Amino acid sequence: MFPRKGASEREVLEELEKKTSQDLTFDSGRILGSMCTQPHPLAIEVVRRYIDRNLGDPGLHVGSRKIEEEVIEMLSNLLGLEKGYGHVVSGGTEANILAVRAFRNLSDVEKPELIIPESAHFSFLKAGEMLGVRLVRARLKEDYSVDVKDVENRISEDTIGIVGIAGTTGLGVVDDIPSLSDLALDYGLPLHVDAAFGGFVIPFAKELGYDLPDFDFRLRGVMSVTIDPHKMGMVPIPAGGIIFREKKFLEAISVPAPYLAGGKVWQATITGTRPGANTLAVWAMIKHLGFEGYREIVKTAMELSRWFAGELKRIPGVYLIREPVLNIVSFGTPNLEEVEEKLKERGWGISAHRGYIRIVIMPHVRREHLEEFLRDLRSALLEKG
Ligand code: 0PR
Repeated sequence: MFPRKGASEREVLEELEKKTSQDLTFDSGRILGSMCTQPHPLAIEVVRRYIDRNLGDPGLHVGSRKIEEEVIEMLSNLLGLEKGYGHVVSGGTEANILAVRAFRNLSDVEKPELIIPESAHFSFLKAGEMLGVRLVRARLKEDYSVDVKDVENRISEDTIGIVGIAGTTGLGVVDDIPSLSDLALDYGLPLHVDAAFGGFVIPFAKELGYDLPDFDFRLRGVMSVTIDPHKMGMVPIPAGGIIFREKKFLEAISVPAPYLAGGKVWQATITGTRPGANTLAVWAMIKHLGFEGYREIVKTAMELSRWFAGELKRIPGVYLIREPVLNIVSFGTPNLEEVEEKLKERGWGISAHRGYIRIVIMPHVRREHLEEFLRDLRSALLEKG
């Protein structure tokens, strides 16, 4: 009911506190199945200070608009490109939709088709449905990366582009993007890389010596990359990222917004009014942590993932779906559904995929949380007996 009379600030806050007490929080260490994390204190402070900035009207917030350009430049550099074109958006979903939209608008086929791996995130379902693009799914190989031969077999006259994934949602697998890039170049098709999760992991993990393929603009076939600061970038939600190699992709999805404060401006994002504060927080985090700061965060997460995977393997009946590639560890157990239920009853925020439990070792996850989880997992399995 819409209240007739207002309540005091204190009453409102108290009621919210009560209602949200059911929520799991990241700082409790109980959330093990999410790609989000406790935002960095600096990022929270930046959002608090600049909460009123609207990048939908950049003529009003000229400084913030320039900061978004700097963010796009820094993200492009991280991804091996001197100058890229893009935006900080609401998340990986919007970023993926924008990429598909650009590919579709630049193609001239009547019945557009997009080739995606079977492991693709469901945001592509939304993109396909909204944009009238038929999704063609390519098979996975035994290691759960996309089968590049199968991708090739599915290319038709109606294909508008190919998608590869650098850090799949369920298993954190990195597709063979170099081969996909070669294929895309051979057929004159654009390749989009969904690095929503892996974008803030792979560059750092590579420098740490992990054996991972190139996945970004260093490969000439890659025309766009999704990279989300609100996942491993430690920025508050919403902060996704889309970067295009060339300006034409952005232009292909821009519409005129003629009456805004900046005169006639062009908007490529799906959202009109959009938070500047989060973009400023992305800028602040990159400046504050730098490459080395992120590398240390990734180092801890990767090492913890390998330790955790080793511990899981020591529990009878528990098996890994595959060895972890990034900081995601997915495993199966006997009577999986019951075990999942028991773990949730014990207060664990886990993500139950079809056929396995996914643990994402985000920055808020510490070894003691995982030790406690392993104890609960063991006892849940014993109870089953
Ligand atoms: N691409 C990939 C590879 C993803 O894993 C995701 C989200 C997206 C795109 C879409 O990103 P947005 O959700 O930012 O639009 N993957 C997460 C997942 O499904 C989303 C998520 C995050 C789910 C936190 C739960 C959660 O607690 O796991």
